[in-house]
Amino acid sequence: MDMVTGQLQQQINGAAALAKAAASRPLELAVVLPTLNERGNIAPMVERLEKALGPSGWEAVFVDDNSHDGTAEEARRIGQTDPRIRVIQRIGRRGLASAAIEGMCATAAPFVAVMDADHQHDPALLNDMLAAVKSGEYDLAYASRFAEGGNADGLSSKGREQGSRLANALARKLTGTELTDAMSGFFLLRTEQLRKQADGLSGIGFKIMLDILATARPQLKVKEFPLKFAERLSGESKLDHGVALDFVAGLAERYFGRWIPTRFVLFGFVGGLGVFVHMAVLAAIYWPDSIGFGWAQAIATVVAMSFNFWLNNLLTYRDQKLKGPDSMFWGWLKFCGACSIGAFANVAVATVLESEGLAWWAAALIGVAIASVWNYALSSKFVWGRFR
Ligand SMILES: Nc1nc2c(ncn2[C@@H]2O[C@H](COP(=O)(O)OP(=O)(O)O)[C@@H](O)[C@H]2O)c(=O)[nH]1
Ligand SMILES: [Mg+2]
Repeated sequence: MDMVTGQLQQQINGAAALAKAAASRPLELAVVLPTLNERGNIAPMVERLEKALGPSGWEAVFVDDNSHDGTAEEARRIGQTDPRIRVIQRIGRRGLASAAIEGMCATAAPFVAVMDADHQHDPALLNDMLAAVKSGEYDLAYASRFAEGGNADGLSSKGREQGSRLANALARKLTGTELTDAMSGFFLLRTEQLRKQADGLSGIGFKIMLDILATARPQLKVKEFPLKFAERLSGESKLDHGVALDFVAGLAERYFGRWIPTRFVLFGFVGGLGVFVHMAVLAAIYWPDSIGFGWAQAIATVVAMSFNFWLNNLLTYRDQKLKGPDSMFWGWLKFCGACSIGAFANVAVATVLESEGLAWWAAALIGVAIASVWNYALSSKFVWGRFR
């Protein structure tokens, strides 16, 4: 046998041994780990899971939103010799909540946990969490940064901590359950319970655990475990602000989402602010003697569009934010392009309606409404969405 086949044989034997070990205990727990650019964290995480959960009886499902750093490849590389490691690579989609739901629905294990892949959550807690739910005494176990004995030192800013506290207070009202850390992303429950509810979960913005707790009927019995929230091991945070905003957006999505998408509401809100910016700029630069109205209007338009692009990137599309000078520039250009077509349609439609005898203000409002739907549809696909 030459050396290459020898090595291959060895690898196959290794994999077979692992598969045998994995089959020795039936699959009990799936750990779902949503990932976005976490390549460096995958292998160490698998090691820690193995250390916490032993050689068999569990699997890890990495749900990767097509990270450009090769996170999915890295997980697949490990999965080739370790059948406990699975990967779902999602194309053209983003979002922590929906990634968690899909991962949880993709396992045959009777118990399922969700945790971050960046090592801020300690996998050593999984055994106790599993025992609590398995005993039947509790329906859901979760790890809290603010429980007695836990700490939130790994939280990256004071603002976030305050945001979390505000969210907790709101969540208490929503779920009727006393939670010290409603925004926790580390929890465990029966997979069957999750499947029963999956249809009614919103999958947007809302922290997924909270959504599960708020929509479960009857209410779930919750067991809290103190978590020492660590610093992330490598890579950077994707959700560095707006915990409270996420929460409010999630609420809006839950209660009004079926009639009007929350993103469209945010987009409209930003557009409204843009009108103010436009008028302010116009008032500041338009002096009849120095600069013509046409020029002043053009400058105000570009400033307002740029402002809208910036704020939408920060607010409306914060979960798929464009970063870096290159993608910011192209995003801005495409946004301006989309808005220009929208503005043209706006003026054309309003002019026709007005000449047909509609009141000027009604014609203008209809023009604006058409333009904003157009701008929203186009930019959500081409500036931030799947065709960016
Ligand atoms: N699949 C997927 N995972 C995400 C997304 N956003 C964040 N994550 C993952 O969710 C976990 C928590 O995100 P992180 O950025 O650390 O949030 P933070 O701990 O609140 O700062 C990490 O494992 C991320 O890789 C997303 O849009 N899709
Ligand atoms: Mg993190």
